[in-house]
Amino acid sequence: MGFSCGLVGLPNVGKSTIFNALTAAGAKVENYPFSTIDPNVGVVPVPDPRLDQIHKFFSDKRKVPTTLQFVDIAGLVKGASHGEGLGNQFLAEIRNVDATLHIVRCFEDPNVAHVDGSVDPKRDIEVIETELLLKDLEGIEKKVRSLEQRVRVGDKAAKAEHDFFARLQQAVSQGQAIRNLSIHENEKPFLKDLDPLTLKPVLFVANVGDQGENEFSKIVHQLAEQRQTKAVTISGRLESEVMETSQDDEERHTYLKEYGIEQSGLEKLIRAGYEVLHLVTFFTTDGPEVRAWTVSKGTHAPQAGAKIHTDFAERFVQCEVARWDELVKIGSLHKLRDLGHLARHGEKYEVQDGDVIHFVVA
Ligand SMILES: Nc1nc2c(ncn2[C@@H]2O[C@H](COP(=O)(O)OP(=O)(O)O)[C@@H](O)[C@H]2O)c(=O)[nH]1
Ligand SMILES: [Mg+2]
Repeated sequence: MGFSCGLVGLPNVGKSTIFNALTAAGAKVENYPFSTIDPNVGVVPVPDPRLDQIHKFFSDKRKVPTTLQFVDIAGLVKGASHGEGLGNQFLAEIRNVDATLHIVRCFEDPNVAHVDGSVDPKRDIEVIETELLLKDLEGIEKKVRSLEQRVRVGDKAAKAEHDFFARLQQAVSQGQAIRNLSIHENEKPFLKDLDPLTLKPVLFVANVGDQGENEFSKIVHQLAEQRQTKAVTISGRLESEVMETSQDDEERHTYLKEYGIEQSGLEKLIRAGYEVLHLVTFFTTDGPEVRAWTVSKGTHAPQAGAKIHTDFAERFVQCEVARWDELVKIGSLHKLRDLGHLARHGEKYEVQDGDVIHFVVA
């Protein structure tokens, strides 16, 4: 499965509208706070000119772009961490995504109710952040209690973990997201079964009306910067309408240009998303396909292989790696191998953006 991004935000901020714009999937859009009962999942191809260039040498093979999966997550409201609204369902859905797109309402429209009565990006962002922090805190407190117990009965192994979670508890209760804390390599395994929500990378999306950037969206960009991430501005409704009425990509761009929009929301998101979410793309040319894949930066070769075939991680022997631009220069992996230009790596190899990888499995 591809990398998945969950759209989160208060009701009526335009999550489903933007989801539509992104996936053109036609999810149900209604002016009603709890309308998104089922998660809508949409898969979109990620355009990549490097894949096009590689494919030129393998024109008998199918070209398969990498994909991003978007999940339109059920409305999050104040109190969701305690099960208010669709709180529990929301939490189950957000656990499964790799990253969050935090949609913020930046358009004024008397016909579209706002849960808190007015447009206020800072307040809205803080409501969502607080719910996620509270949920994480609940899990952390449980951990601290059980670790305290173990430390008390003399379990020496529990000491480091206890101290780690005590430190986390302090930071999270002061409103700090876990993704922004410095966590030592040795401590990372402690977080594995907790799988905290505020550890997931976040990218903000300012949903502006048809006019484009405004005073509210500027605030969203500032708040994103303060949080060491980015924001993109999308005219949600306009783009979803364009998606529905245009036949192809070219027509889409022509329409958007008429409104002064040079890059579609999807293009902006992909560009900012790969950077902020620390994603890398690698390529494979084995079998009947030339294909692009998305993994997080720092992913080791066997886990990258597991994207292709689940048992590749267990059967991993080694991998042969070329840079995409070298492959395009020379034309085949065989030639690169003969020239001694293919690097061989073991299971500790971290996949780099632009790698062309041949997995050798047992
Ligand atoms: N005026 C205006 N209305 C919008 C915009 N984006 C979404 N809406 C409207 O806001 C309402 C709620 O949008 P929806 O996408 O269902 O919000 P969700 O609850 O966050 O999924 C719908 O009536 C949309 O048509 C926008 O950019 N401008
Ligand atoms: Mg919705």
